[in-house]
Amino acid sequence: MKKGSTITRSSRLKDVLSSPAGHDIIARLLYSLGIDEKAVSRGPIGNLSIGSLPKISFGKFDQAFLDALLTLLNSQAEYPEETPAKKEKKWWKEAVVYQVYPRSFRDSNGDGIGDIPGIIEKLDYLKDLGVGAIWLGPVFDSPNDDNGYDVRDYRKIQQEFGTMEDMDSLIREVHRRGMKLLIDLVLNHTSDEHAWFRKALEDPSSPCRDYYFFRRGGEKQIPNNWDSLFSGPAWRRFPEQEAWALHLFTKKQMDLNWDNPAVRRELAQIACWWLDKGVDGFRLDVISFISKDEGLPDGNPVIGQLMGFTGVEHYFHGPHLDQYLQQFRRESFGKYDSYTVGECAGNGIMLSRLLTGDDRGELDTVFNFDHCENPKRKRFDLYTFDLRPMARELLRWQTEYSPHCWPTVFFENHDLPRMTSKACPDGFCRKELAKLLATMEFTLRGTPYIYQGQELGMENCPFPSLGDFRDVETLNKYSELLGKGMSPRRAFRHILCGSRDNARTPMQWDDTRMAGFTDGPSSWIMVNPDHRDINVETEDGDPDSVLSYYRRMIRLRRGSDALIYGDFFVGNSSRDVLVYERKGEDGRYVVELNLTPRFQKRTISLERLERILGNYEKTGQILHPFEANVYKVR
Ligand code: TEU
Ligand code: CA
Repeated sequence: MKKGSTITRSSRLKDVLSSPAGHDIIARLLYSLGIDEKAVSRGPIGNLSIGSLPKISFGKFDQAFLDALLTLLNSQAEYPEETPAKKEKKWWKEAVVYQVYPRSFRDSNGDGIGDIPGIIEKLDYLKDLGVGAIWLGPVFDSPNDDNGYDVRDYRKIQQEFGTMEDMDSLIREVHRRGMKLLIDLVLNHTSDEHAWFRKALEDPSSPCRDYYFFRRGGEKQIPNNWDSLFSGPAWRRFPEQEAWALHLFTKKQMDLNWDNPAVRRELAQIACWWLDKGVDGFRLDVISFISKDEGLPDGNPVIGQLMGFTGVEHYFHGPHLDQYLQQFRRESFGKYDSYTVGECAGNGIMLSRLLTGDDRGELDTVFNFDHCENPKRKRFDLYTFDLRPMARELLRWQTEYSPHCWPTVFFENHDLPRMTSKACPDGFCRKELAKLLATMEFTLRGTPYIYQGQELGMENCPFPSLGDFRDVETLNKYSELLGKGMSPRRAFRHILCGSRDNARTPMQWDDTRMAGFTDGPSSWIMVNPDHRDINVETEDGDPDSVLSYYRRMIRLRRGSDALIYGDFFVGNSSRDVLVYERKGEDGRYVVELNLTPRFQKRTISLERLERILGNYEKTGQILHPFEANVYKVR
């Protein structure tokens, strides 16, 4: 198929794979049907027409779905240029990034809430770990409906976290230690308490009204069928005005209208204001959602079911996303020596190529989450996570993402339960698993991200009751499940495994009652009882601890051109054992990973290989559960 030509019902599946949106969408569809993408690009399925999808899916995908799919496929006509890659060396390709969740890192004044002075107290710990940059969760003034992801004032610090002077000294102290600071900008939406939204409500004729998506309509006239990602409809009603406003997240997180040039200007000014203060870049919250299809049309129900939320096809990579990002970069961070990572769920390899190519002038890197759950599974499902499909997905990003692009490598963040608990719920291989993940994290090509506590092998928290949860998404989910007729006991099990609060319990500094997080009597969310064994102080003195392994792994990566910039090759692997190689100025490294909690046969010969790191004391003929080894080729 020729570039830019229209996709129709008679187009063949394998042709669609050559268009960026088509590639990512078809790949995702096949994933949900359990069909390997190669069966389409190379095998006979590729010759089937799009029009045959209803038939091969046994009606799962109907005619309306086909229409929606064709519209979507044809909406994203842009192709990446095929110019030579720049392959520049950059600080952000070399740095290990550490994500700090401010509320739960360290409380300096005993009120039970983590704060900026608390973070400053712990900078030497991060430096010592080998961290190159810190991603700081949002610390802006906020009514805290979604722990700071609902911003009331972008130029003010949340009182509980400290003052602007504290923030200035954080920037200074980070820089003094040779590290960089990235802040978390939430620009898809503001709090309903932001001055713009308040003005928009008070005076519907003010220019601020068009900063948001207001639609007129009575109680029964909801503007469309989109779901909020945090349960319920994506529209909030303002009865006194006979109007509705759009919120993809909580009722207090109002979506900004990026189609309004004034909004884009204001947001670029906010970014510049922080860059001028000295921050080194941004993590851009749900940035891929900023452009919505014109007219906000209804979402297709089948796509909705597939993706978990109705309406996503109208904003996950909207019509003006690339253009808005180019403008945003030009007018803000593009003028600085900065680094920007965008949260871009749902954008697969090809669409991310558009977002991050070094010839595109948009973002530096993105977070994609396709590897974070197993095929056909969602976060709140009860299941034991299998590392094998995750590894396959990560490998695709290693081998198919363009040389123009730089991946990110991560397993955890503040929205995801702990990987240790997901993949090893009974905990018997916790340390081995945590070390295996570290081995992958620092030997794959891309910027590695550690989420606080991951370096200790922290686990999910056994929250005893509903009252112990804090996260708005979790609480909404619980009501949603009860509303669907699920028993309270069962609904509780679902939130226990999927809740974001699992990652948000306090950082575990020592084995004392409050884990060294606070000197006060209590904390805003419970401390995980496993802190008696899993904590910085205990692990610090133990050469066999997860923390010690992280330090060694990071040291190895930091000194190695091969592990950072080197070429990547897949080695002789089996279904259960993954082997890959990195090659650069300092030689060749071979990484060997048993992705299963079972014993497995080795797939390579160790002749000419010198083992330099591993998560078992020795390696034998047979690989132990989750065994990981790094070898240097002699
Ligand atoms: O997350 C956006 C987001 O899409 C996730 O919360 C997602 O719903 C979940 O991870 C699905 O697995 C960002 C922030 O990271 C999150 O903390 C905020 O709550 C959200 O945006 C709204 O700002
Ligand atoms: Ca505090």
